[in-house]
Parts: sequence; C-alpha cells; structure tokens
Amino acid sequence: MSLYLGLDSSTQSMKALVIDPDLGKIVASAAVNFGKDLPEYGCPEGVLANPDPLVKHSPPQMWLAALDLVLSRLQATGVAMGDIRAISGDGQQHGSVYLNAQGTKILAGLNPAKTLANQLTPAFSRKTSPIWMDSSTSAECREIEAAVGPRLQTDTGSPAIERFTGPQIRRFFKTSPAEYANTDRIHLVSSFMCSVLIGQHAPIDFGDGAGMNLLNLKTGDWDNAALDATAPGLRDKLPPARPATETAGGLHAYFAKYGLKPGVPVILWTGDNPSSLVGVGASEPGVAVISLGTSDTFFAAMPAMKTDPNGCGHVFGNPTGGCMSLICFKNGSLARERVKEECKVDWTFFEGTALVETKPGNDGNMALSYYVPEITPRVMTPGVRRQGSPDFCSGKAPAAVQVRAALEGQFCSMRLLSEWIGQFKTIRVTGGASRNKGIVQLIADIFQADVQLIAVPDSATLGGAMRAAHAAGKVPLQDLAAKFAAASETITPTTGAKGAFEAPLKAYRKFLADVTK
Ligand code: XUL
Repeated sequence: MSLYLGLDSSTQSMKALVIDPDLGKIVASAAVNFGKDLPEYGCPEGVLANPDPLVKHSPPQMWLAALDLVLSRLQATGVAMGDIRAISGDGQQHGSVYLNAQGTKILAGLNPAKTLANQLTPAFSRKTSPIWMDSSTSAECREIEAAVGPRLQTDTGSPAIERFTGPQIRRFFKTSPAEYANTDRIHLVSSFMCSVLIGQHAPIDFGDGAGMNLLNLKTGDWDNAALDATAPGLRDKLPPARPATETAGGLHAYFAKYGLKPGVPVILWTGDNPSSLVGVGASEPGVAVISLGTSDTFFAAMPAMKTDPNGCGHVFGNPTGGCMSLICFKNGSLARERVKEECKVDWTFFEGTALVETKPGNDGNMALSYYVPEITPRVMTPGVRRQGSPDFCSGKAPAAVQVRAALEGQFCSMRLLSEWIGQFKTIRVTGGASRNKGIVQLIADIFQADVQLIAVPDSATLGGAMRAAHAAGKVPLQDLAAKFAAASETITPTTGAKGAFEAPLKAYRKFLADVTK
C-alpha cells in the first residue's frame, strides 16, 4: 500500500490528511485547533493579543506543539503510518520564523523523548513570528519601494506589501538590530515546518517565496536590490529558493514515535494558497478559485506573468510550474462571523432567510465591512463603511438587510478587484464557507459564472498530499485531480441575475473608489 501525507499549518489550526491514490480515497485525517486544543498559548484565533491593532504575531512553539499533537491524533485513527511513502505540506503565507546559530544543531539532534516545542525554544532568535495579518510595516514598505522602484512589482510579482516577509524583516532589523544580527536563518512558516520534519534547513519554494518581496520570479533567485533594500547580510540568512516539486530531505528519526518511517521523502512545502491551487485541481490555467477561509482569496494559474495595475494583487509561483495570480481579503470569514454575531443570527440565516427576504442590490444598501485593516483594497483604518437608507447607515436595518449588504460588499469587491486576473466561466469554491449554499449562489450570480464545489473543503491539506504523491510516487497530477478534486456539484447563475447585479456592481465600483481616495 502506498499512502501520502499532506499537512497544513494555517492561521487557526494544523491539519493532516492521508490519501491512497490507488483506491482514490482519503484514508485518514486529523486536526488541531490552536484556540481549543492548545489554550496554553493564549491564541484563541491563532494570534497573540497586542495593544497595537496593526501588530499580529503568533508563537512558533504553538505550531510545533500542534505538529506533535496532529501526528499523534493521526496515528490514533489506526491508519498504517508505516505505509506513508512521502510527505508534503503548506503553511499560512508570509509569516516568518527566526532561528539563531543553535537552530541547525537542535534540528539535527531532535530527541523523541522530548517535545518539539521544548527542544526548539532555545533556537528562536525572535520570540514571536509576525504573520500575514500584520500590517505594521507601512514605513518599511515605503523605504523598500523607494530603494528598488517599480521593478519590485514587475520582477517579484508585488509592490511592497505590509504583511510580506521582506518589510517584516526590515522592521525587525530596525527595531531589534541585536536580535537580527543574532539570527542565523529566516524561514517562512512553510519552510520552517518542512525543516523540522527533515531535521535540517529546507529551501523555500517559489510559491511561498514570492510572498516575501524578495524573490525575483524571472530568475528564480533572491533579488539583490530587494535584499539590499531590506536588511544587511540577508542573503546569508535565507535558505535557497527552489521549485516546489523538489525533495527537501528524508524524514528525521524523531517522527518514528508516530509510526512514520524515518527517511521517507519530504517534498518542499509551499504556501496555503499555492497548495490549494493543486488541491482543487486548478493548477492549469482556465479555472479560477475562491477560497473562503480566515482570509478570502481569489486566485488562478496564469498563462503568462502579469501584475495588478492597482497594486493590491500578487503573482506567486505555481507549485506545478509557471505562475499564479492572487488577491487576498483579510476581512473574510472573520468579518462574516462578526456580522453574524452583531445580527444575532446563525449560519442558516446566511444560507436562506437573509437572501430570500432581500433582493439583489439590497435596495441600494451597501456595506464594505472592514473589521480589521483590509489588504484588498488597502484600507488601514478599520470600520464598517455603509451607504444607503438612514436606518441602514445607523446600523438599525433588519438583520437580513445587514447580512445581504455584508455579503454583496464582499463579493462585489472580489469581482471588481479581480478584473486584472481575468473573467472566468468556471470558478471553484473551497474552504469552510463553501458549504454555505446561499453564499455560493451569490458568488455564481455576482460573477456570472458556474461555481463548482469539490468534495474536500480542506483543499490546501489535500494539495500537500497530492504533491507528495506526484513528486515522490510519480502519480500524474491529472489522475490525482480526477480522483480527489473532481467537481461534486455545480451551481449556475440564477436566471435573470445578470441584469440584477449590473447596477450594484457599478455602485460598488464608485464606493470602493471613494473608500480608497
Ligand atoms: C495570502 C494571504 C493569506 C494567508 C493565510 O497572500 O496573506 O491568504 O496565506 O491564509
């Protein structure tokens, strides 16, 4: 039996999933929720509390504790851990982990009698890891852009962006120069978790590496001008950048305690969105993907590299080769949850009542719900922006009106701000909220596209298992996509919806322009 393991180290959880390509089946899965299962780290939503709303960090030890726990839970399912032939995975993008010179030795000598978190604690040169939700680096972004110029976007795929790793590293260098000097290696979450599995420093893949403002996508190497603009001596502190299809190394003997075979190949990890591209079977151009997770993202494999003229979107490496586009909305499920709480309703209300009791366009009541600073469009001051009737603007409208406004605001923004990526006849929707039929129908109507659902909502985790089977087991990706990521259901636009959203889209275009003035 040949099994393949995918791991997903995301903002709020760690997940594991094992596939059997011969059977075409997922044979086991396990998950750890940081808030519920590891409350000792004080991160109910995966992030440490901070008095500055722009600062979002997480403790890297929490991710290590979650790796130990998810593997023991996976073993407890009774799956044949010894039949796992290869492993790969993904991490939340942009987050970074800082190791001192002891890190290399500690990784190599991991002792199964101790936990990963305990052993690696002395290896961190920065106690906490900035993650993708952080937006505290506007000054550093301006400095990097001034030094590198417009080439930063055309060659690395993005202008300087607050959450990207380069600006985060520059801020660390400026605010903690001694700790920066004491840093031997800087990893992304993905390359860090991969390093732990193999007990040595793993490369960074082109998919996740492109989220740093440091990788030249045209040469496949770190960009000298971007490195110099970020922090001194940075090249020596970064692992090499390599394609995601390569093997990082063999599994460290530490993991034999979970029944895994030491030495099985560990394929380079990538970012959660690039991994999802594979996990939803969209690694060839033609189909767009909407992932409804902590953040909402819209992405697609690109036939040729092109960048966002509005400066909000990104180009990352496609883990199967070439490039992918992406736009990210920080106020994704977090904003939907806030609206749900404020309106004192449940998800079935989102699914049915709210959308049945109101009509497309919501009688002109529009909302752009920014509970935290937004990435797309770039809005640094949180707050819900409303336009419409006086009752609605003062937050007194019925719950149905408020829910529709929040959802239409999210998906009209997504449609308008993804125009640079292209228009798609088919969109695959994944992530937790893809189970909500009301939301999915609204997406079909606003985008005027067929929306396909796939059976596995954890597409990033699945993508890791599929990449492991492809790279190490030589199983063709098309076969894996046909077996694991086939559309389970297609939702078509409601008859007559096309006209219904023309005026609201026009109004939202103006609203977005006003908000970003
Ligand atoms: C993408 C992004 C988020 C994170 C967390 O650029 O910032 O989607 O990857 O999921």
